Amino acid sequence: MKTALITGATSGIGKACAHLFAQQGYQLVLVARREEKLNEVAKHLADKYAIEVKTLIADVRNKEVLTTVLEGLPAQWKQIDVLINNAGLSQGLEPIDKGDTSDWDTMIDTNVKGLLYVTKIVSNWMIPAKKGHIINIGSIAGKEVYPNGNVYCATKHAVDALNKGMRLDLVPHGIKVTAINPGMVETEFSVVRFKGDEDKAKKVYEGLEPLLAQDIADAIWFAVSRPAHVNINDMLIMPTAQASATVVNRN
Ligand code: NDP
Ligand code: 8X3
Repeated sequence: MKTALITGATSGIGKACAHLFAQQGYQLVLVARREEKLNEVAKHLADKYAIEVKTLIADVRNKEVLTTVLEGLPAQWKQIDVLINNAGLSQGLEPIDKGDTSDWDTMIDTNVKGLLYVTKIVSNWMIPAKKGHIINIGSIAGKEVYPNGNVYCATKHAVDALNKGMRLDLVPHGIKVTAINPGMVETEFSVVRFKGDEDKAKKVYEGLEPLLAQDIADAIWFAVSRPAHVNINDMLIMPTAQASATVVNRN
């Protein structure tokens, strides 16, 4: 049986991936901070698909806790076939002179440093197996910069660079590395960005049909299900109504 480790599995893209991989018969290691929600997802999937699910309650920013919970997994759970580096967020949408520096810390620590901490540990499990697949969730914000996106865009540009760097470093070990870069996906992302302001979050998707988390999970599954000799380096996936980070057709 294959195993996938998914960070940020309580919501949105991570949760959709957990469903899809469970449906494909994978056993799952799910990581997130919200214990109740994570346990709910895990129980539902274990019951529905008769798979085994391990939940790890951890903040990817906290290197010590993260290392303890990951390294505490039993040996058979460290045979990870697919790592989905998905946990991430945006906080605020302000010009650089007005941005909140603690929001910047949160984004950099989660989207960049958290992804690195998880990758270092899990790649060291994959190397002896001489196989594995790391999926990094980037963004259109890692390909373009938009007004007031400054630090969030910088973190996703960093993910873009790290995706390329990981591929170079891990190619001798037979490990695949893929970036999946979505445009607008309606998840909890905008509610989190606007710190719980649901009305402001809704406006982001008004008058257009955004992507669904399931659309991104499907793209990830496409990359993961290619034959052993094929690696998808990078995918940029947008709603039909979104031509670039800033050009959106609203009706
Ligand atoms: P959601 O807010 O719906 O999900 C984010 C997930 O990340 C949650 O499960 C959350 O879990 C987890 N998470 C956040 N911070 C941490 C942390 N410090 N430690 C552990 N887990 C954490 O958003 P999306 O599903 O949309 O976002 C998933 C990824 O997709 C992110 O990297 C985002 O940047 C990226 N993305 C999103 C786009 C969009 O338009 N929605 C477009 C492009 C990229 P919990 O709170 O329980 O810890
Ligand atoms: C999330 C998409 O356009 O809000 O990465 O940056 S966007």
